[in-house]
Amino acid sequence: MIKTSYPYSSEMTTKAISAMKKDSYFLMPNIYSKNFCEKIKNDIDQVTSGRGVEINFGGTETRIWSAQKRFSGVKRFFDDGNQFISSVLKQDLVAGTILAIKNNPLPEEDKKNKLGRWHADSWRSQEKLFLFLSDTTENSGPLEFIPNTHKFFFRLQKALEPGFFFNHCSMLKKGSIRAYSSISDSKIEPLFDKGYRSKPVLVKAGTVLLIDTAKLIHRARPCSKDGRYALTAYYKTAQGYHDYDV
Ligand SMILES: O=C(O)CCC(=O)C(=O)O
Ligand SMILES: [Fe+2]
Repeated sequence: MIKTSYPYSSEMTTKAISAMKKDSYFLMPNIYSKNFCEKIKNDIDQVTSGRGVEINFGGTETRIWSAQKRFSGVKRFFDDGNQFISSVLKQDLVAGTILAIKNNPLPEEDKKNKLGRWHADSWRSQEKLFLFLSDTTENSGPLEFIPNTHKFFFRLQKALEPGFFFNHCSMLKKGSIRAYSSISDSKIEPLFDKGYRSKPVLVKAGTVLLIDTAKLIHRARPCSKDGRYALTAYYKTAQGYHDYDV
C-alpha cells in the first residue's frame, strides 16, 4: 500500500507565500519518493502516440497532456498540488492539465533545436508546479530561468525595448499585442554581461518547483546527455487548454 499523506508541510506553505511574492519561485526537495517517481516514469514510457500526445524536436521529446487522467501517481500529484497552490495563492485553484514530459538527448548536429528557447509564457501570471521525476544535471536538459527578470522595472524596460517581449512595429500594424513566443539568444546574452545569471534547476528526483513562468524568463536547456522526465501542472489556463478526454 502506497502512503498517500499530503506531502507539503504548513511551514513550506508559509515559506512559499513569501518566496512567490519576492522571487516568483520556490523549490522544495524530497516531496515524493524515488519509487513514486520511478512508477510514473514507467507509465510515461508506455505511451508513445495517441490523443493528447505530441512528439517534438525530431523525436527526442514526448509530451503527454492530461496525464492526471492517465496515471494514478500523476493524479496524486494533481490533487496534492491543487491543495498546495490554493493555500499559497489564497484562492481555489485546480490545474487545467498536467503535462508529462520526456526528453532524450538532441543529436550533436542538431543546431536548430538548440537556439531560440528562452521565453516568458505570457504577460499575465502563469503559475506552474513542476515535479522532477529524474535527477537533473547540467547536461540533462534542465529547466533554467533567470532570477530577477520577474521584477516590475525589468519587465517595463524590456516591454519598451523593440523585439524583446514585443514586436512594436507589427503591434502598430495589426493593433494587437503579441508577445514573442521566443526571445532570441542575442537579446538574452547581454543580460549575462549586466550581471544576470541563469539558474539551472539541478535537483534530485522527487523535488517540486513552484514558479511563475510568465514572469521569469526561462527555457528547457537543450538536452545533451541522459535525458529527463518531469511533470508540469498548469494553473490559470483558459478552459480546455490542452485538456483531453482520455
Ligand atoms: O520543459 C521545461 O523545463 C520548460 C518548459 C516550459 O517552458 C514551460 O513549462 O513553461
Ligand atoms: Fe515556458
